[in-house]
Amino acid sequence: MKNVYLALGSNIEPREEYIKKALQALNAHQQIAIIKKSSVYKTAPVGYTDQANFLNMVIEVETSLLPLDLLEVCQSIEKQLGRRREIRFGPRTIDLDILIYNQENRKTERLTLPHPRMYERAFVLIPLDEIAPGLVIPAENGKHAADYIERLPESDIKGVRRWTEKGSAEE
Ligand code: PH2
Ligand code: MG
Ligand code: MG
Repeated sequence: MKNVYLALGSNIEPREEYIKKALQALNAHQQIAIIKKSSVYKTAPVGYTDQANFLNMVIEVETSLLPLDLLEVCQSIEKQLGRRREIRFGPRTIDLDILIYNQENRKTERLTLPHPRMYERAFVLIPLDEIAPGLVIPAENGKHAADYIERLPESDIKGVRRWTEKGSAEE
């Protein structure tokens, strides 16, 4: 069994429903077991900022799937949940990214591990630190999520807030 961290994100309504359905689909897969879930966070859009806020979370799973097979499962769940590939970094019903796969460190055309942009993304690092504070990220000079969070601008950190169903009424 391999130990894997996945990031989930949605910024098209019903966001919470898409997150829940993605979790159900992952859990329903015979070769995937969800071990731990972070809280859900409401996060300001990063990269392409002219879009709605996201809900984001990180989960830990165990799987016997190889990285590219896991990637295919993630992409097929995205498809099943209505994901259309249009604007890069743009709005999506569900985004399922492999952050970390065991201790693998590789760069291929289809998949880079750990996820190449995770070090600068508060919406990934904050939920990852919540569920795996002791995890060393298997990159060159690998550090804990908290070490990368420390280097982020305050405004990025403020853009990531714990979300509750009650809190969603604000929006
Ligand atoms: N995903 C992106 C681009 N920007 N911003 C937030 N807050 N959350 C995301 O999941 C996200 C994003 C591309 O995958
Ligand atoms: Mg992504
Ligand atoms: Mg993605």
